[in-house]
Amino acid sequence: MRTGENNLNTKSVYMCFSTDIIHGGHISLIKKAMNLGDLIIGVMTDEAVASYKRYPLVSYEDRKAMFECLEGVKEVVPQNSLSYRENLLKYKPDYVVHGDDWTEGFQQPIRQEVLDTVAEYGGELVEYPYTYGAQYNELEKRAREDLALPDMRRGRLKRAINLKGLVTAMEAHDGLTGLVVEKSAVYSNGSAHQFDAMWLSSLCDSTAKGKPDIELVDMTSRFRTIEDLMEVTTKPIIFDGDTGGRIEHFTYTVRSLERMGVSMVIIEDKIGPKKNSLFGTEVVQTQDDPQNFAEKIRAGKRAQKTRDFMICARIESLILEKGMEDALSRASTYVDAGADAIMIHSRKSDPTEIFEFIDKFRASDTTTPLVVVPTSFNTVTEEEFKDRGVNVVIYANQLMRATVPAIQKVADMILTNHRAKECDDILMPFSEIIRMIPEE
Ligand code: SPV
Ligand code: MG
Repeated sequence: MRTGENNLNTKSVYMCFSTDIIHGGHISLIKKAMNLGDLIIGVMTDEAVASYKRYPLVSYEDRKAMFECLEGVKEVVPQNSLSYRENLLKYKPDYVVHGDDWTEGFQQPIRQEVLDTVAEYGGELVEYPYTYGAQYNELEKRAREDLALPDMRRGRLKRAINLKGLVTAMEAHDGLTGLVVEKSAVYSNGSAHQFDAMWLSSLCDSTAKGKPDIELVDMTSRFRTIEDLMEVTTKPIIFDGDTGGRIEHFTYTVRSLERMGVSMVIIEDKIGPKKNSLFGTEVVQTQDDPQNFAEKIRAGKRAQKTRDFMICARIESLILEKGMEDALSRASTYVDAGADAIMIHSRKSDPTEIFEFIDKFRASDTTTPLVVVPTSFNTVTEEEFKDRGVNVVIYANQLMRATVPAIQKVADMILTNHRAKECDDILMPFSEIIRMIPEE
């Protein structure tokens, strides 16, 4: 640790911030950094912040302006990722200043990379004690509460699509799965990966209630699940609206979803007793007339009150083996009717037909967001989908499918052994589970 250096103004200093709010802890570090030389502040871009923490409350431009206002700051520059390396090699600061709170936890590899990078060109990492953890956590808690509010949450899906190009959504069907989707993060090589949104699947919402996926679970019950998710999470919600029901009912559904803070509803162009798409042509399923379905989209868009809510039209032509031309012509009819996004579905494990649709659709429409649900064609990576022009990848049922074999195994073990001891090793202690549950 270094303290008290003054008059070293020929030296340069680098710090990086992701924060939306400047508090006393930041100011004290900034002052110490300024004592070491000319201070360049890196402000993490929105994408970088969203990737490891949460969606920023204040945009990159506003956060940049906030630091530019601080007297004595020489320059404010973007930092494009959690990693400092790019900026350190660009600016070669004599000192990098950070609180000593990153010697443990997920930031450890970032710190190590800083040490390795400054060593390459003869710089130095200077760490000062950081004692504002509790205050920061309190501010962070408040920020998350704000992000959970309907008006703050609703538009975030559209913004994330614009920001990242491709967003991912993971299925959640109750508060607990919502918490898993909210909190799961994988850190590797100085970057972080999280799900951007939640998918409220009709299949999993029904399955969780032991019911078939045939629009039997009514909207009141589906809305109850939304409320459960809303209460404990902050990420945007994509709602599986099945067929959307009758046009007269769909308009009410749109308003209710908007009011709750849902970001997007996906409705599929089927009618009658809807069956899950994964059954394909093994069961009787009827596709809606494209003009009727277009009218449903128009009615939904007319009913919509807010600017940010999205209605996505899901095309079942490939599932029902109606051909590529039918799928493409429906896509353009639905976009013309006002659909904010198109979902194309397939139950083939070979992604060829999905790729063909994407390529042909993108040849004439470069802007409407495209959504895929790669349950069957699950070999394709998010990166490849993004390169091909997909904007939303939904993991529609994997958490539910992980749960069933796990609980079945435990049930069988207890029945076999007439006691619970044998299964204890594969069970998570409740003390760990309750750590996930938010408390006031
Ligand atoms: C769902 O998750 O309910 C869906 C996606 O609609 S699929 O099951 O693939 O049809
Ligand atoms: Mg469904």
